[in-house]
Amino acid sequence: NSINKVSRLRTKLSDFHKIEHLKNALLNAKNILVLTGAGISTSLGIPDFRSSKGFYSKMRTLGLDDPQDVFSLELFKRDPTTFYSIAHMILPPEHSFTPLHAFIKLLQDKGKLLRNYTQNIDNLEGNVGILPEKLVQCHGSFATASCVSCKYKIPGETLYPNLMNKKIAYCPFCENERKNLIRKFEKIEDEGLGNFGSKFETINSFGVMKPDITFFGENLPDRYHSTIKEDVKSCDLLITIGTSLKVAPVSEIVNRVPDHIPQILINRDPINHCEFDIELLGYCDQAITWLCGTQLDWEIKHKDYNKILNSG
Ligand code: CNA
Repeated sequence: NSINKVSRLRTKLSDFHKIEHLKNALLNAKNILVLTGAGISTSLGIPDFRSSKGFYSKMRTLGLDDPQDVFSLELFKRDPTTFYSIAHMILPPEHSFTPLHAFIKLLQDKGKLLRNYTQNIDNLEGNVGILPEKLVQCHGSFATASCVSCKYKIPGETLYPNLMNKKIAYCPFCENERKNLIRKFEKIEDEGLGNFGSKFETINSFGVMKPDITFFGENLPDRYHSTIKEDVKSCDLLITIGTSLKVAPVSEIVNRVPDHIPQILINRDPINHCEFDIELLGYCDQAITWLCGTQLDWEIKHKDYNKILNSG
C-alpha cells in the first residue's frame, strides 16, 4: 500500500526487494553521497532542461535549433545577448527551497551527508543551509558573477536586475578599455582597413559580466575535481535525485562508485543507461516525504511537509 504513494518502486536485486532494505540503507549509512539535478527544483516552478515542458523545449519554440547553444561559451563570447535574453527564465527564487532540499539538510543535521554534488545552478542548497564544505556545485551557480575579461567578481544578485531586464551588464574596470576597443575598431572600419564584424567576438564580449555557471566549453570548478576522487571511494550510499544523468563528467559518478555500495535513484522518469539497486520513480518531494514520514520517522523541516504527507 505504502509503495503506491510513490509512483513505482523498481528493484534490481532481490535482496533489496523489501522496503526494509531501503530504510536500512538510509539508517546505517554514515557517508551519503547525494547527487542531484534540475528535477529537485521543478516543484518551485524552475524548469528542468530535458522534460517536455523543460527549458530546452521552450528554447526550441523560440527558434533555437540547438537549445544548448544558450550555454555555449563560444556563442556567449560572440554574442551575449542570447543568454541575457533568456536568463530571466532560470533565475532562482530568493530564500525558497523544496522539501527535497530540506531532506538533504536533514541528512547533514544527522551527520550522514558526505557531500551533495549538485548540477543545479540555482543555489537553493545555500538557501536551505547546506554547508559550503558539504556542497559541490558541479556546474557553478548564480551566486556570483565574473567579468569574462578581467575576472572581477561580484555577488550574483547584483546582476539580477540586468538579467531580469535583459540588459547586458559590463564590468566597471573594463569600461575604458572597452570604449578604446570600440573606437579602435570603428577607426579600422572607417578607414576601410577591416571589417568590424570580423572582430565581433573580441569586442562584443569584452568586459561583459557572466554568472559563474559552467557553460559548455568551460572546465568544471576545481573543487569538483579535488573532492570527487576520494568521495566515490569513501561514500557508503549513493542517492541520485532529479537528474537525467546526461551531462558528463557528473553523469559518470554513478559508475565510479564501487559496485558493493548501495545506489538509490529517486526520479520522475526512469534512467535506462545506468543501473541502481533501488529506484523510486515519481515526484521527489512526494517520494522523500513518504519515505521519511511513513518509513523512517524522520521529520523534514519544510512548510509543505505535512500537507504532502497527509495528501497520501
Ligand atoms: P535534465 O536533463 O533536465 O533532467 C531532469 C530530470 O529530473 C529528468 O530525468 C526528470 O525526469 C526529473 N524530474 C523533473 N522533475 C522532477 C521531480 N519533481 N521529481 C523527480 N524528478 C524530476 O536536468 P539535469 O539536472 O539532469 O541536467 C543537468 C543540467 C541541468 C545542469 O547543467 C544544470 O545546470 C541544468 N539545470 C539546472 C537548473 C537549476 O539549477 N534548477 C534548472 C534547469 C537546468
